Amino acid sequence: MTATPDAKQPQSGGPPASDPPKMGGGLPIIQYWAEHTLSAEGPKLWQTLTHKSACLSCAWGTGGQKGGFVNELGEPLQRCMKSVEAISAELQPPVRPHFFERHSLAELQQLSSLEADRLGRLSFPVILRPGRTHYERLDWQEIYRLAETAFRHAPDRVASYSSGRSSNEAAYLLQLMMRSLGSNNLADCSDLCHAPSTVALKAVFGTSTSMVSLEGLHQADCVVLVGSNAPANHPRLMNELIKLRDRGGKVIVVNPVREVGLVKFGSPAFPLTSLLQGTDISSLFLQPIPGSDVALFVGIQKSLIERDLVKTDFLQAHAEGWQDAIAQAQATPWTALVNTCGLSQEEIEAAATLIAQSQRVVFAWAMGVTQQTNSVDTIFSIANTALLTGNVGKPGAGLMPIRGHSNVQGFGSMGVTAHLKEEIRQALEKLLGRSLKREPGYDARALIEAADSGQVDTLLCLGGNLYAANPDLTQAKRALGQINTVIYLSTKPNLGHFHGLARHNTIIVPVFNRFENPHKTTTESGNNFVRLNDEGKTHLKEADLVSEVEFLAELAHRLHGETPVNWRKLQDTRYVRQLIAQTIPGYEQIGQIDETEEEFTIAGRIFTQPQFSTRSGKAQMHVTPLPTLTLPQSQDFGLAEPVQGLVLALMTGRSYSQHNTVVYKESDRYRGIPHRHCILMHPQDVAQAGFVEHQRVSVRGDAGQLDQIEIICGEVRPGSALMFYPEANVLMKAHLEVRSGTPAYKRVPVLVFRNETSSLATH
Ligand SMILES: Nc1nc2c(c(=O)[nH]1)N[C@H]1C(S)=C(S)[C@@H](COP(=O)(O)OP(=O)(O)OC[C@H]3O[C@@H](n4cnc5c(=O)[nH]c(N)nc54)[C@H](O)[C@@H]3O)O[C@H]1N2
Ligand SMILES: Nc1nc2c(c(=O)[nH]1)N[C@H]1C(S)=C(S)[C@@H](COP(=O)(O)OP(=O)(O)OC[C@H]3O[C@@H](n4cnc5c(=O)[nH]c(N)nc54)[C@H](O)[C@@H]3O)O[C@H]1N2
Ligand code: SF4
Ligand SMILES: [Mo]
Repeated sequence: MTATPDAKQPQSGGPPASDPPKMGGGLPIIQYWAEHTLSAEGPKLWQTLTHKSACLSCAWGTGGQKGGFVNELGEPLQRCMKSVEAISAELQPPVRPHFFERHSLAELQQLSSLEADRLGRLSFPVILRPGRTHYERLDWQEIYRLAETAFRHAPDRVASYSSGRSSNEAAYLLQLMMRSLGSNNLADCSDLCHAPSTVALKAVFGTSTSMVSLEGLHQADCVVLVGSNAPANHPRLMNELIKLRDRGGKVIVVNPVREVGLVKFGSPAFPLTSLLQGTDISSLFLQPIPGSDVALFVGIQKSLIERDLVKTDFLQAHAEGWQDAIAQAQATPWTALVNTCGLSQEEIEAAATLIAQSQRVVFAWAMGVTQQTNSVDTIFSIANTALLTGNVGKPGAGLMPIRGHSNVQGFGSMGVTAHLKEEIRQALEKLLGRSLKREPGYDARALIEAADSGQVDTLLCLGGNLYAANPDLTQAKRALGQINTVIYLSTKPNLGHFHGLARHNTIIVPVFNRFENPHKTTTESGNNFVRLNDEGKTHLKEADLVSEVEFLAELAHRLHGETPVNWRKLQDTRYVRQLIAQTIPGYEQIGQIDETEEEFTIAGRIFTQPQFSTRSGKAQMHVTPLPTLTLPQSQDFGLAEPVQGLVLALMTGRSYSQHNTVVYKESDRYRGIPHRHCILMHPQDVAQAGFVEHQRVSVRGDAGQLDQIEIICGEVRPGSALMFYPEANVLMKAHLEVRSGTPAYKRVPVLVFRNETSSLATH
């Protein structure tokens, strides 16, 4: 197999990208660790790994007071290579002092995500003024003056967006400042991520986060893992799956892509033989049609009902609406279920059998479930399956959304949301001594739509990359361009800084990351565990950085003065924690954390009894309609001439070497993808369309087209394909799940076709 001339090869060890490995993890992990920890950055890297703070990368939440390598049960060796990857990016040298004078915006706009990240750490504030071609430095007085002026606009015309890497304290301050202004426009990355989980879990159980603790997971004897690529995005979860298989438990994987690490995984936390040979992960691997998971779960229910395996006593005692859910499963013919999800009745029944034979089943899911137009229904159907089998409200069982960013869940708890919980609103009203606006604000998509129609004057982005995270990059750019002032608080340059530009002023404020903050902070993991992060230092010499908390408290002070809270005093994060303890349900213990240093599990989140947080205490079951999954015809894509090609359901997500919009490496060795401009297709589809592997094609969606895309054959379900974001975000318009506002990034109808321009590079 030869690579095309311009196909970049993987940058470090292992077999060539076109020859994917037979298991996930394994020796390359050790190799990666060694490369980084023994390199020039090694000493600083070790220092950071052992710093008492939660890992930056994912919400599994490793690290904290007990030291950098420990999980919440005190088990050692819990830092994965993704943690090293994230830290290593933060330890880059600073962007050079005259960099922005020497490089125009036009040049910066040519950079890829990887190149933008490799510019180094942001270490001084800059501004792009109206009509200028270059970012230029500015001083702090001017920043605060511009920010204050920008926020003195009508409250419904100011907004914030946040990404889940900042602390609880920064998140709390952000929402308190915004709500005190009279604005509920607190868009957050979770709107693009797990919002459907929040909506669905709230409706069924009256809670909105995972109901399983790490301890609980240790007791499970079956995990159903739906739409998650945990080997890449939550690697320590793989340790739990290995342990579960070792104790005789079962893992059912549901994923249209046969992700190699979900088949077999080798972890350095286990004896050498496991590392080298890998452990079998999936007991059963199901590859449904993208967006069809609900049909699989209704099918599982149907099979359980037909075999009289439903726990009716449990339902009678602890659930409401179960009769309708059962009636729906009974009334839906097998043909409808099988045709919708593309799995055979035997496969569905096999999954039902494994679940019924297990005593304690955890149902876990990630973006393959949430980023669909029917995601809330799918989560309802997962909940129904768990309830029908009595797998909620007992240790070792329950529902577990696998959260994304390392503190994204903390942002939700702190009230950073367009839809504030009633009890938090009341507590904040008491604190502020005034009533707060009740109408929901803009979530991430509503913010883009409002900006696009000229209804937003000012936007503050606490981290993240609002531009590149959104569907339809053309619209995202245009929308941000209608906002007068955009202020980015960021650690590293990203595509948003060069494409997501305001109409007048775009300001980039460089901030400390979690392990550099001059004060203690806290974060919340996806397992509802609150971590305390120690003070730290930055490696950046002569850096002109600010902490997020200091910036927000200063801005709030300028806007609100000293009443009813002393905003400047809130630069002391201990004071912020006192306010959190007073106003955020379940967070009372944070009031003593400075004295006790005791990290804790948030009260009221983990259900070990079938007594739920709904009004009746019973779970509320919902009927879950099946979607009609059709794809457009090739002539529906607006091309003038008929083309040679085929229409596929495209899933867009992360490679093994990126963190969201930030690319760390061009290749994805686990999927055999040599560079970013590839589409992973099933060989049968490639042949049927008259294509060959490595051929260059065009990929067209309803918002845009990408040319010169290389075909890579892989184990993706026929009829579907996989590409990487953020590049793929030019392709699709935003099609949302209506109750949560989350875009369907995982089922994008695309036309893959031969194009004269694209075909020039064909071999
Ligand atoms: N290293 C690293 N870690 C990360 C991140 C990162 O970018 N890099 N991002 C963080 C964030 S914010 C998040 S939200 C999480 C994301 O973690 P994941 O949700 O694991 O990430 P995705 O790449 O979106 O992959 C989703 C998986 O869903 C599958 N899938 C797609 N469509 C469907 C479908 O219709 N049904 C089913 N059953 N499966 C489907 C895809 O094949 C893929 O394996 O990871 C977090 N952790
Ligand atoms: N097509 C497609 N699009 C998607 C997705 C998908 O699967 N497919 N996934 C969606 C999901 S799940 C998510 S969560 C979003 C991600 O969307 P975002 O959270 O908006 O994006 P990130 O790429 O995580 O943001 C990275 C930037 O955050 C900044 N940063 C990092 N650490 C810190 C910090 O400590 N403080 C501050 N202030 N800044 C920091 C850095 O400047 C970095 O460049 O993308 C969404 N978009
Ligand atoms: S699993 Fe997640 S939180 Fe744990 S070390 Fe890896 S990236 Fe960090
Ligand atoms: Mo996410």
